Amino acid sequence: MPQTLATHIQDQDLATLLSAIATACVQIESRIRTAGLSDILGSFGHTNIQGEQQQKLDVFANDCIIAALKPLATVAAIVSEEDDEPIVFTDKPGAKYIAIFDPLDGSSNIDVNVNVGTIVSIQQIEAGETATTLKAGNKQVAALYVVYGPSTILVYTAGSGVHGFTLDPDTTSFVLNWEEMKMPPQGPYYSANEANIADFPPAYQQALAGLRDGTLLGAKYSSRYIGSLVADFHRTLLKGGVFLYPPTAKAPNGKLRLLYEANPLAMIAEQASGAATNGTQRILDIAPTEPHQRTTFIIGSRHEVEAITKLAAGK
Ligand code: AHM
Ligand code: MG
Repeated sequence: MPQTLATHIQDQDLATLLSAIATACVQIESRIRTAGLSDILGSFGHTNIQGEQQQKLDVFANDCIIAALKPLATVAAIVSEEDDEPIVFTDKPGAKYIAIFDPLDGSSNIDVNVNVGTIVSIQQIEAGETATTLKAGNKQVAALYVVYGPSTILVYTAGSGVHGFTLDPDTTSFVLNWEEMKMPPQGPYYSANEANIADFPPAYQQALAGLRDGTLLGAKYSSRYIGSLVADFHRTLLKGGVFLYPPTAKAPNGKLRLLYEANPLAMIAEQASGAATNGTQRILDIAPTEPHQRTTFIIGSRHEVEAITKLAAGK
């Protein structure tokens, strides 16, 4: 019998929670796969708190995940990229989980049939905290992402290794095909939006030049940039290398969001022997101050993240 997501997770409450999210992702996948046939491409006509145009599929994905989580007795609150404020379920005494997510990451790729994804972070309310207490990523109890691509892949960690599943479209279940994923300690690719390079701080420019000419880590790198964080991260997890979204004068904290983009991927990276920093600090140690805050981001294989962080921190 192949192992599915539901049978793989030991903790029953967490298994129920992550399975509900996976079921929502199956609905999202089905809508993405046939997007051109169902008038769901394009803009929804509303701007979210990030100042970004919401796409119809952003809204659909958000609604699917919320509908899956709302009925669960264990879910106390939801924080979504697409909702300005956290949604707190006041009618669930004893609910312990906060689900924090980007329902559809890589929105700019939706209309052109390029990979997009879903990213989820799970936190647990501890004594003395409320459903809206914001905590550092090192308090996450689980993290997962789904990449909608040629295959639809789900990768999760619940704090003991990273495991990968492929969606079987016939049974609509996620079937285990990578147990204990490990990121190579060094890899062949770097991934950054190089159109912004003139605006990167000199240390980042130096790091990229050193990857290109082989002086940073003794190998000459190739570049890959999809523009969907989940897809760029998934390649980095499997093949090794580094993804970076540096600061610029216009965006001193970069573009990516700490709570539902950087934190869950950083937990997965670390669990797979990789690393993630903001240039000076481990991502998972950053104390958040607001749900939608941004962070600069360096994530991937240990050697690249260490070398670039050293330069970025001026050491
Ligand atoms: P989104 O959540 O609105 O889709 O934005 C996040 C995306 C990431 O998937 C990707 O890494 C990044 O934005 C790309 O940004 P840029 O176009 O500036 O390179
Ligand atoms: Mg997004």
